[in-house]
Amino acid sequence: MQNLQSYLEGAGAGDELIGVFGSLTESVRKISLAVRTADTGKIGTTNSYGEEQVAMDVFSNTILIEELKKNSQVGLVASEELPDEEKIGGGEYALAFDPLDGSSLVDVNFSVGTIIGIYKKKTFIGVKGDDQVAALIAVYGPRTTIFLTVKKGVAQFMLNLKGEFILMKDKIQVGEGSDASSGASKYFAPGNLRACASNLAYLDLVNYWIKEQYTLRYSGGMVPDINHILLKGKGVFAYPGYKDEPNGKLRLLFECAPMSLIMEQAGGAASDGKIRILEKKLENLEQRTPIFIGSKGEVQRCSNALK
Ligand code: AHM
Ligand code: MG
Repeated sequence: MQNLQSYLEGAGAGDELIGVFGSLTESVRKISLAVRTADTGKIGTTNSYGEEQVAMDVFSNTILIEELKKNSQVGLVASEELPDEEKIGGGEYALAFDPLDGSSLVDVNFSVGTIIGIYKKKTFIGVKGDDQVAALIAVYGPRTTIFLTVKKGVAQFMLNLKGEFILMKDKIQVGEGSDASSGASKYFAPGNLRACASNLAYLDLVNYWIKEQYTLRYSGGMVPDINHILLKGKGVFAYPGYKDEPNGKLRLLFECAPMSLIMEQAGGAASDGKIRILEKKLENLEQRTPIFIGSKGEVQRCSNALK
């Protein structure tokens, strides 16, 4: 069985980037343990977006930053749980992350995840998702798994009982489904259904999926929902804007850009309804964006429907 190190060497990642992945997988091991065992309570603080933080949001953030501080290749970090980007060393790598996406789902024992975009930049302001050199997402479910890309396709690894990441699936592909004419072969994950109250085009799109007998696969966690699309090889996740929040909820830097790099590297697509997510320039760290991500044809259907 192939391990992470030999996969990365085979994919042509240099020693420095392999070292960065080493710090990230060490963090994932520790976060995975924390998710299984730590307190799930709220701690009475809010992040810079006014959202209540749970102990594990803060704990996961601290784990990542402490691990990355030990790595001389890393210079800059930005996190959904920090008010600003922070210089933590002299290295050329810059990492942006959502340490524990879906943290409000831990107490009910749903799957959650970590999302990380890897750049070589001195600041995140002005970057585009296309500037990422690599990305990683971790899924904490019954198993702990990661997807990663060094822009040579996408591979999935599983954390085994010895603490090693073992290759489960290489060359992950997201296509249109084996039977494009049959709704039954298709999956949909319609985020933010509340938007249907003001965004009637979204209501129409959701009705289309229902009438065409798509299969609903929505957990309330972006990471497991997109994990489903990556592993089943088809489907779509949507999180549109609505009247009060035209850009929806999800952040470009911390959530949408790394997810979109992984999805495109798997042959799928990701759009805000007008342009590729990866082409969007970051004006500020908290920037949000609508997102439609998954099979190319389904993402195009969303763009057409929500014009
Ligand atoms: P978080 O970063 O505060 O955890 O929020 C992100 C999560 C995504 O995982 C998920 O797709 C979305 O929020 C669901 O939001 P909601 O249920 O509020 O529509
Ligand atoms: Mg999040």
